[in-house]
Amino acid sequence: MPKGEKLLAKQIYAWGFRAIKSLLPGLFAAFAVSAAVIAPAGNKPHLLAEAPIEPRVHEEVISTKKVFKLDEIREHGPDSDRPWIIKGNKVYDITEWIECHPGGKVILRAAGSAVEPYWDIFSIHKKEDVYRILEQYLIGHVDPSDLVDGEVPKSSIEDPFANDPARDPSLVTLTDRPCNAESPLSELTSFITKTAVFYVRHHFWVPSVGKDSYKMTIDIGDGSDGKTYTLDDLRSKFPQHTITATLQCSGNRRAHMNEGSGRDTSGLKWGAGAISNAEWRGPLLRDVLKDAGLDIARPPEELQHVEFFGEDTYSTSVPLDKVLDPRQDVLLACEMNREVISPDHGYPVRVLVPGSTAARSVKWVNRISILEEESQSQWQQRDYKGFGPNEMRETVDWDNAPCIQDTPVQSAITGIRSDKDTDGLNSIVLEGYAFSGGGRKVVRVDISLDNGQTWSQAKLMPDIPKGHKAWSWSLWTYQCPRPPAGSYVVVKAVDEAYNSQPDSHGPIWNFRGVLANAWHRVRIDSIIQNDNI
Ligand code: HEM
Ligand SMILES: Nc1nc2c(c(=O)[nH]1)N[C@H]1C(S)=C(S)[C@@H](COP(=O)(O)O)O[C@H]1N2
Ligand SMILES: [Mo]
Repeated sequence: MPKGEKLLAKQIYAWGFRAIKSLLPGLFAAFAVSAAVIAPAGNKPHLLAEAPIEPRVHEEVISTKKVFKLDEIREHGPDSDRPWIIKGNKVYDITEWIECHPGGKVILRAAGSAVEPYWDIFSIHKKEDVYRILEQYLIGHVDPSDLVDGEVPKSSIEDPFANDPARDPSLVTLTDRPCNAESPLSELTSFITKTAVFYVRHHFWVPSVGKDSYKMTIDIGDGSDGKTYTLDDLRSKFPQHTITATLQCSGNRRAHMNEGSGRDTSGLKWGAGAISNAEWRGPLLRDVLKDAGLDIARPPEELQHVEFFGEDTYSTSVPLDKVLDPRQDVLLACEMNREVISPDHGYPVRVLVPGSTAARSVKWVNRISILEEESQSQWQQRDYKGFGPNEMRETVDWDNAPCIQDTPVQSAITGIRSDKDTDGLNSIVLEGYAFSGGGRKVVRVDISLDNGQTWSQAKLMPDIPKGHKAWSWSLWTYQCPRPPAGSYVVVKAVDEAYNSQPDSHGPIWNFRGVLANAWHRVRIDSIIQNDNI
């Protein structure tokens, strides 16, 4: 089988595998079939934010007068060449959008029928820019004689979020289903973030995985079925390692990029709270791979990547070298902050790839494959890639853009408190974090009280993180006389490679809004509160 086809077959297998295992048989039965459909390559992706609102050219306006029977629409289901969906009484051909869909191929569940029941569940869609995208694919209307009260009769759909856990009310929720929630900034002034307020970033629901039924399969790319491990195996058969590591979403500070550049991006508008730091414990992944039969001293040359599959259908990969180096501390984490991992953070096992963007630390991981090529998933090939400020979704060369692994240096202000200095004069204390990817230590944090004209250095807090490299953020504080109301305080950090942050977001704007790491500027108001950041 040619390499490409083999990869595709593996991908299809993986999707089907998870579909069968799922606890949502109704939803997934349809999805297992849809998994076999891979959108044809070479389709022109469409713009997200820049999509026109009104129908465009004359011929297309005419074509939207077409009327379709529900039976015909049903034939454009998950396994057809041209999947269609219905919204209201309108019919859309979504073929060209599938490849671009930020939620991946799960979209095919709605093919051949109405999208509304899914959007009631995946509330992230109920906004203008999503409606605008859909309008681009309008091809006609449902035959009125097939409608009941002007609508398609809806079949009931189980709620895949029914299993989501209750969450700490202080989390700053951006979307509820799937849950995307920032840590409150006031909590990010502790070196270890409490589990309950550790930021949550889900693409889907929280899968329910029992600790007794949990199984992890490792397939080392030799065509065998792979070796399977229970949770107990992972905990008792291998030495357990502890690291402290920061996870940061690629979208952290996207809202600052939007505001700073005056240009919108697609994706959740995270502030500075899509980052947290915790202690993680579990076996080194390399030890488990060795046990599964991989020659870790001399791995076959063609094997270059390790792909992780989550129970929720999410998957992504990292380079094999990263995993095999014992000093890179890549873990199968079974504990977070000295307790079993919480459901939101990957119970019972998550991969922890320290120093890489958090998207690679796959939660609820149940299958690991060693591959010749990167993961072909949405989250490897589409999301989590950076582009130039002139490049647009519809024209970029997705395949040649590298996906984000290590992340650049970052810092943010998380608190501004009023204080008294030693002479009893009015002063303020600034607090914040600084972090760099790849285990590069933060060596300096620079503060300006006059929007970048003059600078001095913050005090780095003396924490002792565990692990071979600087996987944890450095917290810092800075005390100074209170600047006049209306002035801007600014932070930027420098890492051990002497990388620093850009001064503004305009030149690093990218349409996905990833890696927003320009200087963080905060206006001092007359009333100083933590929540004015
Ligand atoms: C043609 C119809 C659809 C369109 C135009 C569409 C469009 C989008 C867009 C623009 C986003 C990104 C939102 C953002 O990050 O701000 C998104 C995310 C998502 N969509 Fe859809 N969608 C469609 C159908 C569906 C269906 C039917 C499902 C589920 C069965 C689905 C599941 C998801 C999921 C899980 C995400 C979340 C990804 C994330 O958190 O990053 N979508 N969709
Ligand atoms: N299985 C699975 N793993 C996942 C995700 C997901 O949606 N599903 N999200 C990824 C992303 S984009 C981020 S930022 C981190 C968030 O981890 P947290 O929720 O523990 O903070 O998990 C990563 N791993
Ligand atoms: Mo993320």
